[in-house]
Amino acid sequence: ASTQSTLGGNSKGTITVEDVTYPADRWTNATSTILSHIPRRIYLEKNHPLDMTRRLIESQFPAPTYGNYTEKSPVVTTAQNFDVLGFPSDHPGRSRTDTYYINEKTVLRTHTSAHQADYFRRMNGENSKEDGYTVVADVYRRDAIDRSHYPVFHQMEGARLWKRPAGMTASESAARILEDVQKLPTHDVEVEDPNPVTHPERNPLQERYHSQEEVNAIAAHLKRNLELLVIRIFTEASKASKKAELKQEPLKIRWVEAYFPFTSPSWELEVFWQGDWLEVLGCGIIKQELLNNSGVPDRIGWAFGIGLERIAMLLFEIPDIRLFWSQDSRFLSQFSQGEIIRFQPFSKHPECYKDVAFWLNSATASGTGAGAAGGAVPFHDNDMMEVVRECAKDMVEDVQLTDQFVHPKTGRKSLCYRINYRSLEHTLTNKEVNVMHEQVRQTLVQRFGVEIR
Ligand code: FA5
Ligand code: MG
Repeated sequence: ASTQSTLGGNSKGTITVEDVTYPADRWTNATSTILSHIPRRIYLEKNHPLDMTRRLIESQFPAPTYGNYTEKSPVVTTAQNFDVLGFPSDHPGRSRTDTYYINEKTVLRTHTSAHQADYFRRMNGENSKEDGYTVVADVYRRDAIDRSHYPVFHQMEGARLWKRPAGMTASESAARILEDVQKLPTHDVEVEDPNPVTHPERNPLQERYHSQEEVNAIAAHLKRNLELLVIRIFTEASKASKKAELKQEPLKIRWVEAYFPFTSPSWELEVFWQGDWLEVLGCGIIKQELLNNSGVPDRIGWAFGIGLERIAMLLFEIPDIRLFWSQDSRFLSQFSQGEIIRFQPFSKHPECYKDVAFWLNSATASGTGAGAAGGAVPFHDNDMMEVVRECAKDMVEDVQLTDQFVHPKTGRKSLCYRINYRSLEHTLTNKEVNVMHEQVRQTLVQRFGVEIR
């Protein structure tokens, strides 16, 4: 992938993603560093931990009910990623600070839900015998830098629909879905909050289309499937721990209310991990308008979206999300048998902290800055993250804003970030770190007109 005019927005030029060239515009902000991840497709690399995680989850959603798919191109329209799913026009997810734009109408998908409507439409096809699907893909988000965040990660989306032909009553429909719930295996893991209260302001029953009975049946099917999924993952992780003679905490899970523009009601499933609740997936009852607009008005159902790295980190005890991209044989060879095992960290190389402090100019501080599309975007935390990703690639472990203040007399705003440089693969020399850090400083000056302090 090569790019011209990827940075800061440029009304001239083009941007090329895997041999397809798009016109660039003032929205364009996908960098060549980001685009370079697209051809890797690590979720398909045999015995890569993400590939094993993908296959483990897929095995919980088998044929003939479910088809298991992948979507190779991350380039989607803003309609697919947002509009069709009912994202309001002012939703923060649409912002150029959070999303990688190819151009105004084209983005790198921020979630696998971008494909929901297409899959629903496909399920309506004459040859389709499937009532559900899973789809795995790489997704892209501008975000913080730390050991659990990377601007490229992977999601699996799943959905299950039931036909509700005209003339079938709501209680007949609910009864039929409950039959499917009864066919599912049961489990005896205690769920801390199996039915959290959902608030009608955010998560109303879709009364025009659904009865409470139907929603209860669909929710029971959804929750049982996802609880069984997490229990399966946990069982595999326990076996790996036992083999490595490590102890594992007993599994604790809970449901919490969530909000998504395309489901109602919506929930998230959390797992207690290393002393804290970790969100592993979001899900809900699919908005009927979405199904109606996708050629399947006579069906109802559920959908979920799960983060593969989160699951893989649990399964393999992988401590840093950058490792998934490592081509180091000390990483990859540990998984070459295709078994779920505990990752043995290879020696941790020393860290190197460096601070960068700077004054914003009046434009970037007030919101008519260089990074602006449409002219009114102040310097954003994610702009800092992007600069560091470009200059230091995978040799940065985390970046934190450590100080900010406004000068009482001049009114100028100062920011200070602490960058932790650490390679997973070798000990960084002072010289290497200095070169990267100098590049960060210069890029900030060139792109955002800051004054280094
Ligand atoms: C979504 O992306 C929704 N599309 C999920 C969904 C699908 C809801 C279908 C309803 C129906 P969210 O942004 O919460 O939601 O991400 C879903 C999951 O992706 C999270 O639970 C988490 O496991 C994973 N995830 C999200 N952000 C990150 C990140 N920065 N790094 C790693 N994993 C992440
Ligand atoms: Mg979430």
